[in-house]
Amino acid sequence: MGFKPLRVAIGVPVLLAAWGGFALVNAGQAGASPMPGTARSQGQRLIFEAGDSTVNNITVTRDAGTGAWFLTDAGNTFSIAPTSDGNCFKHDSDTVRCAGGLTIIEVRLADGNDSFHTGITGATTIVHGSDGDDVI
Ligand SMILES: [Ca+2]
Repeated sequence: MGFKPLRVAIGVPVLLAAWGGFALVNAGQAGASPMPGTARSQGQRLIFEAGDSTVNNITVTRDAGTGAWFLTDAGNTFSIAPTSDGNCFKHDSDTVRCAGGLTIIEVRLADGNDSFHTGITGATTIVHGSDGDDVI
């Protein structure tokens, strides 16, 4: 009769231990190596997703002559996602270049104290700061 409540009491510390372990894993990730971001184009939309543990410093510019768009994450690396449709490609180690015709630029900054700068017009810009003290 009294055995069943005892089983419940044992179960609670086990759950707390599991939660504590999860918190330790997250604390470890805060000091982890920066992860590369990913960029992909979907039609007239560019989506850039920052990697975890990376302080991003992103600038979006446009070449007035060709109409091409450039998104630079100064000093950070990124890759083009396999799902990208080919409108955007890697210009150099920290810059993605997209052909003209973009109407939406979406940037997900993830964790870290990130910054985002742009002076361009002609596309809707959506920036998700997420965790950190971001300057947008
Ligand atoms: Ca952030």
